[in-house]
Amino acid sequence: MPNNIWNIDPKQQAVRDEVRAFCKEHDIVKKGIELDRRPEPAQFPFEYFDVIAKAGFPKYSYPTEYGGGGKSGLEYNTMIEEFAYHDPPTSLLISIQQLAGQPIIHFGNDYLKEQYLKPAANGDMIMCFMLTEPEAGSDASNQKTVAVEDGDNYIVNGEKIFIMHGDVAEAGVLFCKIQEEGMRDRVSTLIVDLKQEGVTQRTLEHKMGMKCATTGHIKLENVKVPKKNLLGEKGKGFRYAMMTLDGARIGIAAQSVGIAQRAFDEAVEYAKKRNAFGAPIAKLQAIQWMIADMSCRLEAARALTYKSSVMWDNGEKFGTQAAQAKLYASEAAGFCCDRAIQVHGGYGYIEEFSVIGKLYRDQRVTEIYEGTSEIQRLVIATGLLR
Ligand code: COS
Repeated sequence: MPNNIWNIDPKQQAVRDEVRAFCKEHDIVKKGIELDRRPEPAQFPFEYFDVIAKAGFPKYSYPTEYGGGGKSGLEYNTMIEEFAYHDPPTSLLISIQQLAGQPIIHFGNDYLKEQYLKPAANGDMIMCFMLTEPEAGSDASNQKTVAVEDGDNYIVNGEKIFIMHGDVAEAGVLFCKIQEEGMRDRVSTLIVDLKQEGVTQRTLEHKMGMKCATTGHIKLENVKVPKKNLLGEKGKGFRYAMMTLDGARIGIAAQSVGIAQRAFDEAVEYAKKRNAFGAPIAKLQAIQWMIADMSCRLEAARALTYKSSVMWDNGEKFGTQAAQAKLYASEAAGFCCDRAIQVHGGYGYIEEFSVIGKLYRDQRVTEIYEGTSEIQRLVIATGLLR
């Protein structure tokens, strides 16, 4: 990452310095490529995650009273941007612990915070966010997973798919419908222990990119969840999911900014050193236009990302701005990766020669997960036309 990245707040530079030192010490760029090239079946990198967790990154913005780093949203998102620059899947390994932790931070009681947030903060418990189902992706309120009351427990049946870290997580924030009067149509949230009878976890194979942050399929068959594991109020689960995603979308925007910056830097460096027609290709207007277009989208994406982070930190309503940042930054990252490959020609397409192909594969999902680009447009329009 170049040293002249624009900061909206002086605190961001300390975050950048911290992440850069960590990435240098642990050779994260090389490690990321190694993990990407491991043969299938995909496996969660427990030892690697432990190193990152012990350094405090997954709990960066968890509250200090639960062992967290107490950092602001802007600092958290700057950290994600910097990691994504070095290796996008590493930023994802970190952000999933944030995604699963946020609903407990905001809506959980002391018991749930003690039981789940504290171990998740230390990296001793891997957690996941269990919203998506085979028939409920974009249409997230169409949950088929059901919970039925049984004494002090709920008995849960259902299926979840595309769950980041769902293949290995020890506990999950589960969205489902409690089968009782007045609640059948409303989503509720339970914290479920996944290492128990009735739970089947499977790693999804042959993912296009973001490989080391594994993705799971989870089946729940007559799984017991104590009633005390209800998060917040019954029937408010969809609201909790949406509010969590509002924040998480800024994280994907930040990840996309890191990817876009990396693609841009690689393209500039290559254009300066590659000669064609008797001079570096950076002298060619065709290349210059690509560099100019990339830089504009990169900087606009960064500005939207920091704006929504600051609004979040200031306690303002930020859902529309988070969706704007996520939509624009993920598509800007796609544009930058595409143009970076074009600048590199064959040396970009073949991963023996450059990191651009991996970057391109890692980037693609930023336009899909935590709400597709189409859903972001819907959220933005709904917010603006309300
Ligand atoms: N914050 C708080 N509450 C929200 C909210 C938000 N950002 N968005 C919606 N809600 C509330 C609404 O106020 C409404 O509340 P009431 O039932 O009390 O009236 C409820 O949630 C339903 O809202 P709405 O009618 O807008 O929901 P829809 O079913 O039409 O769905 C979309 C809205 C499509 C925007 C939503 O389903 C969505 O974001 N889907 C994508 C999900 C996603 O990102 N999945 C990625 C995988 S998760 S890692």
